[in-house]
Parts: sequence; structure tokens; C-alpha cells
Amino acid sequence: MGKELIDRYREDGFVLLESVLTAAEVAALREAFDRDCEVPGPHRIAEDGGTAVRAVYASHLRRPEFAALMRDPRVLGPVQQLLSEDVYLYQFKINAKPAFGGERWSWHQDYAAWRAADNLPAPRQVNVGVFLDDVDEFNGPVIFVPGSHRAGLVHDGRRADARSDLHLDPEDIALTPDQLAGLVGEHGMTSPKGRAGSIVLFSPEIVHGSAPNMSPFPRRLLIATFNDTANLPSWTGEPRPEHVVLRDTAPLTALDGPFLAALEGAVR
Ligand code: HL5
Ligand code: SIN
Ligand code: MN
Repeated sequence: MGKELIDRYREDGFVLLESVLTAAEVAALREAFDRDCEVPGPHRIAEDGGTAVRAVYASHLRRPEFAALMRDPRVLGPVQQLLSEDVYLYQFKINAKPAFGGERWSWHQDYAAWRAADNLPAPRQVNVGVFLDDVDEFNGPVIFVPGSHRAGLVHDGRRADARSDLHLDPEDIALTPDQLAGLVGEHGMTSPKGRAGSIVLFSPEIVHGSAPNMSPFPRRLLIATFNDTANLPSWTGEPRPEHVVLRDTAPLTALDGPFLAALEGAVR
């Protein structure tokens, strides 16, 4: 990733890299996700009052395509540039947002969740959002408040009546309308859109959220969060389940080439 993109990430709190993965790679990831959605367990979160899949955690522990993608130089390289050479995967999720049915994700800052729930010392993370579908203004794109990461945490604490006990739903740590109005008045809002296979890198402190999916198309978004190995969570009580906070903190090494080639044994 060139200096200009790094500067943009630092300035805006996110940067969009268009069409990083090929159509064949996206197809392989979609198929892997379809299969993983069939696996029942606490890692699979349903939409409120229904059976539609809202989110699936830790698919990389069940599907080799996702495990390899995490070490693909196109994913790991930019993260190492932004954070540190020694990073590991802190969280892996795919937010499904099905056609006509995907509900909103409330306005929040990720680090507020991870500080409150996992006692994560510092916001030394980078989120990698991989578009598994084309994203447009209709299928519930993530909306960012650019530059909002520079204010640090604007909202601390979580609601007592948690929406889910399987993970922290952004609703549980949502900004107040006044907080949001103030930040948007200052910085505006923007939503990166693009073809499936595009990647958006975003800060754990940027304010973001997304609207329901009104379109007839799904909006499957993979979000991998990498953390600095020098910034491990320090739990005071029982750690959260492994599907939300991953336990393997060994530094990741990049593959020599694209993840599908690595799976096929072409590169290592
Ligand atoms: N669901 C995450 C967790 O760690 C937190 C949210 O977008 C990240 C706020 O439970
Ligand atoms: C999130 O921040 O975890 C959810 C964003 C989205 O899937 O739209
Ligand atoms: Mn988030």
C-alpha cells in the first residue's frame, strides 16, 4: 500500500481498496460462507425474532479458505504497514445482511466494545472489511464518520439490557443521537461502495453503523480485526467465548501468494 493510502487511512480513519480479490476468489469465499452458515452453534447469531443469519463468527476456524485469506499478502500486508509486523487475528466475523431482511447495525466505535468487554489495553487494531457482494447505496453499506477516530472514544460504557449474550451488538454501545449529530455536523458521513472483492480498512475508533438492507441483493461483509501482539486483552474475570475473542495470539506470517493458490498447494 502506497504512502498516499496510508496517509488517507490516518486522516480519515478508513481507506477503500477497490477490486482487490478476483471474481473466482470471491466465489470461493461465498461458497465457503454458505457452507459455514449451516453449522449451528453459539458463533451463529440470528436476526432478532427470526432465524435469518445476522452474523457468523470465527469461520476461519472451520473453513480453510478464510484461514488462508487471513494470511494473504493483500490482506496481511496493509495491516502490518498500518499497525506492526507482529499482528494476530483478534476477531473474525461475517455480517450477512440478507436481501430485504438485514437489520441495521447501530452507530458505534469498535474499541468501546473491546475495552469494556475484553479489557483491551489500546486501540492497536486494524479492521479489514472484505466485500463478499457488490456494495451500493441500497444494500446497507457501512457508513463512516470520516476523521471521527481522531477524537478517541466519544462514548463509553454499555447498556445493562444487552441485546445478545453471544457477542456485543453495536446497539449495546451505541452513541447517543446528540453525540452522533455533533460528530456528523463536524465531519459529515460517507459510505465506501464498490465491487465484490473490494477491501475497506478501518480504524477501531472510527464511528460507523449501517442501515437495513432494503434491496433484493444480499450484503455479506467479512470483517477481520487484527491486533498488535504487544496489546493482548487482560481479563479480570472469565474471558469471552473463543468465537468472539480468538485465542491464537501467535504473530501471523504472510503466504507467498494468493490464498486460493496456497490452498491448492501452488505456493506456501
Ligand atoms: N460484536 C463485536 C464484539 O466484540 C463488537 C462490535 O463491530 C464490533 C461493536 O462482540
Ligand atoms: C459492525 O460494525 O460490526 C457492523 C457493520 C456492518 O456490518 O454494517
Ligand atoms: Mn463495528
